[in-house]
Amino acid sequence: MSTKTLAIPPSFILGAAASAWQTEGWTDKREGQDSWPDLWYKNDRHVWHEGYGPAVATHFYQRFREDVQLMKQAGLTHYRTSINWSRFLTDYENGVVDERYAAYYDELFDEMARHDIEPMICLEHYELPGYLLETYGGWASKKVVELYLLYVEKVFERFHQKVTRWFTFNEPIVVQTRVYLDALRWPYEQNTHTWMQWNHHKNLATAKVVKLFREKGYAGTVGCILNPEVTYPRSRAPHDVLAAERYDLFYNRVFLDPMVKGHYPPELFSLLEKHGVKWDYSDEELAIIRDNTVDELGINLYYPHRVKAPSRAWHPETPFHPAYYYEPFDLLGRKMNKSRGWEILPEIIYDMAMRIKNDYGNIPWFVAESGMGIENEGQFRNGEGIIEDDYRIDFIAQHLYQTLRARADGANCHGYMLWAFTDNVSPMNAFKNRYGLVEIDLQHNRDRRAKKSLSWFRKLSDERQLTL
Ligand code: BGP
Repeated sequence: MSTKTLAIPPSFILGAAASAWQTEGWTDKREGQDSWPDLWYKNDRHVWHEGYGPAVATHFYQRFREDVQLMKQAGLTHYRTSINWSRFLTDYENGVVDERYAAYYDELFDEMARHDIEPMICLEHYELPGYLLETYGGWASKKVVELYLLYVEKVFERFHQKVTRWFTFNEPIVVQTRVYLDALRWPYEQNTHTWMQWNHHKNLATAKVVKLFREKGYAGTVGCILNPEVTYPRSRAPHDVLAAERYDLFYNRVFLDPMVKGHYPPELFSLLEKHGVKWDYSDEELAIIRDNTVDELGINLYYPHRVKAPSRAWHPETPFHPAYYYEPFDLLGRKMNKSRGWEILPEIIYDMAMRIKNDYGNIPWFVAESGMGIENEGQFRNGEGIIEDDYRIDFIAQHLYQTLRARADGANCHGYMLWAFTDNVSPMNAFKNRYGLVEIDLQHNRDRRAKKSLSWFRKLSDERQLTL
């Protein structure tokens, strides 16, 4: 068998990601500080797994020093997480900072600096305060854009000297799509108007944060972490090809275009208009979006979306149809991660890289999440108690290879981040699928145990070369 070796450029990020809500749990959480996924869990039992819900996370809040040591041990150059909006403020209307919570971040950033690990911080990773959802209908309201800016202003004031890489959102499309577009999550209210209003307000909020950051003259950059889906039509039949284009418009371009090009795709506007989907936007807001595009993008990539039209008789002017892709992928006989139900196709990274290069020019970007969640990993434990996750090592190696290949072919891609650093709680299914380089033992006091992949990653980072 022939081996391939690729050099990893010196400044290329080799990092891992997580989020505040998914690691901190409910330790020290005050009454009324619920965020959006807490509400999902409170209202919907089916996201719980084996009795675990949102209260139980990794205890990162108390154990971050131990985790920073482990980050060093793994050879991470960067660590991405978020600040939990619902916990950073005790009064969302007046921007009153929770000093205890803010002090924890001060200590975390100091600890990371001591270990030479750079923080990359999301200002929202599904952490919309429940209060703002209940009081204003969440991102449907312009008031929430205003209150988000107030929150961000407080975060920047507090941490601008310790953090220089900021991101307005992680996957801004996900929550409203699961609730209002395909209506798969509580409160299951299909409403395309509300869906588009949320999208617009998150695009507007991003532009306003970019503007604020530049006006204040802070050092650093503001980007956004998006999850554009790599779409392939299921067949060459024209209705499937068109369905894939529609999917791309509704899932990808609705954020990519305004954030990078400064305007919405005209096709999206006219399709929505034809179907009477109106949302509240002004010329002034569109001008703010036009003038304040992001500095960089993080791109989360997990699996390909093989899109099909719901039926041959499907009307091509239909703006959206939830049946575009909800079909078992394994019927296609492809390589699958059966735990998560996702197809494994490392080439999605290369294909997305070329798409960005061709359609979005020279915007700097990095793979912000790539990873493999597996259920019951305990079955892979060796005699010494270490999980031998060779499947994960192979997954990372193949995906990193495609990233480096794309870079060699001209993609302006400057890093690869793994989801996730430690196992953590998912907004979708609690602790079911484990993603970490580090195991969190829920039966034993959430003890940390490095998996085999951690030492592999360390070697990769030390040698700065990938061997396949
Ligand atoms: C991404 C999210 C992460 C994480 C990951 C794994 O979409 O940004 O927060 O949860 O998916 O997915 P899941 O938890 O659904 O298995």
